[in-house]
Amino acid sequence: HPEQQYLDLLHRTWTTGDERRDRTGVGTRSLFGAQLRFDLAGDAVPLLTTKRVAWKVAARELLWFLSGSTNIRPLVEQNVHIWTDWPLARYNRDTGANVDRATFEAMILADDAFAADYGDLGPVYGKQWVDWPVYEPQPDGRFVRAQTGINQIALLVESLRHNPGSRRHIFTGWNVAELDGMALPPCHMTYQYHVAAGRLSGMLWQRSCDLGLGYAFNAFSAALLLRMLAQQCDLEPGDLVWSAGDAHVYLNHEHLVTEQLSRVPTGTPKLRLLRKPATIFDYRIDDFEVYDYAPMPGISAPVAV
Ligand code: UFP
Repeated sequence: HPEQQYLDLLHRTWTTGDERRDRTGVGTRSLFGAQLRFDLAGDAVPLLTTKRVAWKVAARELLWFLSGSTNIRPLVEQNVHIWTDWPLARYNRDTGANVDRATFEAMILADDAFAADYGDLGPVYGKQWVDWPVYEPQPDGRFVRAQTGINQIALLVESLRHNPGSRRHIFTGWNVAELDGMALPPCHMTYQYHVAAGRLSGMLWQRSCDLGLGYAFNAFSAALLLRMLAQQCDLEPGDLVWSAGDAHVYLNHEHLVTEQLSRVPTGTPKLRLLRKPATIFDYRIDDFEVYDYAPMPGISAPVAV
């Protein structure tokens, strides 16, 4: 079963990974350099069956990246809470308040000005993917930020369509000059694509991966994006190659590892695109259908912030 690759990596990381202190203070066991490969032919998708994964949350997040938004408000409107912790922490720190997540999200929804001020995450994924800043030289020698930046995703679709043999089908969120302003520097940072025999393959390089929580989302999201790109470029889906720099398991996820490794993958989940929108930017959540998905129960575990 293709999922066995992930379970083996989880096992190997937990049993042989180097135990180290990490930024969050929780501690991890970590391996450096990991790679998994999934054939996406026949609607196959790397969605874990050994625990239920809220794939629609990942899909909504992906659409939010493609919209170029870096504000949590459109996510909160859709009941997606995965980005709220960072602006919430900043709000409580900057104002001395001590509100909980639900209260903060209600404030984000109720007040446009508040959302604009406190809901922004800085120039994270969406900004870099579709509006990477460019600077234009002025007559006096200064550089001024241009009104619109580079849309890496639009350029990628163009290059896949018109120059499929290229070895430069790449986009990245890792804008070195802007890392300081981001709530979180990109984890799934660089994507590369490859066209051969009418099939589109893709590779994700993730610098840092929380195998217990982040992986399930990151792998599904990369597969979904590959499917959308393939559809837009009239290509068949090929392989998704997922790779990580620092692949780790948090020390407080032992129950998750034990439980998940006791389970056996069941069935082969599939992903179908129900409509072909005019462009890569026009997909909606209702365009995606996961079928043949009968996972085992979810396993909750604390997120290290
Ligand atoms: N993380 C993921 N995937 C993501 C994401 C975060 O696994 O898409 F945004 C995890 C990796 C790491 C933490 O455990 O979040 C980020 O911390 P750091 O920036 O120190 O690597």
